[in-house]
Amino acid sequence: MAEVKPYNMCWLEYTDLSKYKNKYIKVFENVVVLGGNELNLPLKELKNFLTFSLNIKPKIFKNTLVKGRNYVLIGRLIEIKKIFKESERFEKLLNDEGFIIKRIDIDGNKVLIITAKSYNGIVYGIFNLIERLKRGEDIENIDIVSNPSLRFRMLNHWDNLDGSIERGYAGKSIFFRENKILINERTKDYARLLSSIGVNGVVINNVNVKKKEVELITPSYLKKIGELSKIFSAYGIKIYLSINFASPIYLGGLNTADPLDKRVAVWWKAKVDEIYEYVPDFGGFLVKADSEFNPGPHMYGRTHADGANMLGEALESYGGFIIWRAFVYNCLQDWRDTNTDRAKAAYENFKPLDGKFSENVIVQIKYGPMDFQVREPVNPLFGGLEHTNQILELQITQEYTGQQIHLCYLGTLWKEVLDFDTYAKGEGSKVKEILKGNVFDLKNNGMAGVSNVGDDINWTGHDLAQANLYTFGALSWNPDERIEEVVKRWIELTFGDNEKVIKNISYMLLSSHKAYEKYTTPLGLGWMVNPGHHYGPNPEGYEYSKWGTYHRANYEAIGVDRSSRGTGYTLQYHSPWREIYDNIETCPEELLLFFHRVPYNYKLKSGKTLIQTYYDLHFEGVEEAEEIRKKWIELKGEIEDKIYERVLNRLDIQIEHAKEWRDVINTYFFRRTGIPDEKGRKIYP
Ligand code: GCW
Repeated sequence: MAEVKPYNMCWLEYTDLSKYKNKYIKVFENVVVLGGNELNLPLKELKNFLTFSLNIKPKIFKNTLVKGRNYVLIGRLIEIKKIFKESERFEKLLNDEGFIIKRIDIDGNKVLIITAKSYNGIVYGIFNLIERLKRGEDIENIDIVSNPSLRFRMLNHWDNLDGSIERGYAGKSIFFRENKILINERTKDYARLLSSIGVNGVVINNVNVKKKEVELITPSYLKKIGELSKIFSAYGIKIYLSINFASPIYLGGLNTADPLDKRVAVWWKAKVDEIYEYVPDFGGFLVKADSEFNPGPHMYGRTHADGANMLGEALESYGGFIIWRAFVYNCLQDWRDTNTDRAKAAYENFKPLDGKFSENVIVQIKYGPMDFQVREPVNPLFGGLEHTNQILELQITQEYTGQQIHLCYLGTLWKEVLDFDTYAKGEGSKVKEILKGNVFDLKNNGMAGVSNVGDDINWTGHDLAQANLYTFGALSWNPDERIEEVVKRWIELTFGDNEKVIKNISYMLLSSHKAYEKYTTPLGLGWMVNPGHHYGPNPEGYEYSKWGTYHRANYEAIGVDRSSRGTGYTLQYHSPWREIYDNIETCPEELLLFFHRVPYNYKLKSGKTLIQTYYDLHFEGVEEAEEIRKKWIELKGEIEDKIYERVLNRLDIQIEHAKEWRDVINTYFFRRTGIPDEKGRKIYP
């Protein structure tokens, strides 16, 4: 019965669940749809699931109520209200994209209502219902109201037109091949996957917009982008494009891209008009400007606000948005220069512009001040910006976290970021509350995740890395959800309801980030990776480079003093964090080496020295990785063979590479200090 595709459908795989048929048949025999044909697609989604997985073939009725029988009723609230008075009170319960799933009594019949104010809401409602059915949930008396807490829930693809993906670890792009836009069955399935986790925007191309990609906003590509957008819109998702700020020069033949030059603004306005002709549902632009060799307004002595607002104006009448990245720093630093601190750059660049951005401009901020390290403090722009829409940027793709060879579940880290209290307006000013619009009066906020997807058979290279994508969606819908719940749900949807499978994979996911952190660069140190590709240990790989990422280890101490006595980075935080981070005694130890320069013999709270702690963490990290592998081996026979083998293969490599990390880092510290491991374990002299 189950559906067969040449790739796996992750949490949306419609496996044979006819064991639940009897449980659900009474509910789903009849389905009534209100409205015109616009709900055909969500209806089809439901029908497909019922047929493929449950072997239930419902009778469909359009705009006719069925008397004397139970039925499912799907329709926008505006339609439902016409026939069912009581639903008027639903109005207040829903935001624009939320949905209600509720089973009620109408004239003695049990009716399962799926309703929402918008089309998107209906689609989300249908996918949510499918999730519940896949998990065998009791829906006899279901009563769900669910609203997304964040307005923007976006994926960023760093995909290039030739099909390559910057920092991609799961095959080639699903959007581009050989300078053409790809549209096939998989395109639609990707839209379905994203829609099922509530994502409502996708940037399809890399923020580094190179020569060929500049052309994406010309008619030769826009036609296809229009087709792509239709497919995604049907699932409630808007397409966005990354643009090159110097496009007026490259495409328009102008000799400037100065945002305050009238000709430039006129050119962009005409360009935007043209884009909307081809792509009426277009979402807007993502811009990496004045960052890592990408052009921007600084080239003309203008500010980021000048640049962003000029573009914002061009998009305004269409309801489009400019998403402007805050990842701006000096990438040509001299390592000898100890006054410049890259960690301070985003705040220094954007804090002075707070309040200067237009309403349809959103500043997109990486979670930490550096660059997606295994652990960083939360970017002080959160809580720093009070009058600017903001999107939290997370990296789902595992650039610095094991490149989808290592299992590194990121939900636990993201949750800590979302729960971080900035104290911007006193206690309770958590990042997630800022994003929800509860701290400052700004609603155009959200989350963006750099996609970990490619054309591999399982989309994400490592089968268990699908959990990161799923979790990104779940948390951007509801950042308050318990992470253990998200993990459990993902496992059940992906692997079924076997208790042991749930228990073991939960353990694997929930402990994996900590383990990875321990055997790589714990205590907030970061970096120490091989330059360029960023995989594997290299303690001084970035020590004498231009990228501003130094640990400055000598024979006595390691780390950068970012306190008020050092670079002053701690002063970018609100109290009490400013004081907590500033003081080596109160600084959370997991971030110790981010904020402080610490002598190797400094005693941590455990009573152990820094160096001994570093050795211990590395040995522990490998042991934990081995434990994670053991939990998988216990599942042999419980998981489909192919997936079992694929994951095992990666876990084997992970262990080997974790040992490499452990030994390289420990040896580096030993050679620097000459201090042996107290426990006499093997460290290579
Ligand atoms: O993490 C760094 C990556 C670059 C990336 C850049 C960015 C897309 O190494 O590959 O470029 O960040 O976020 O812009």
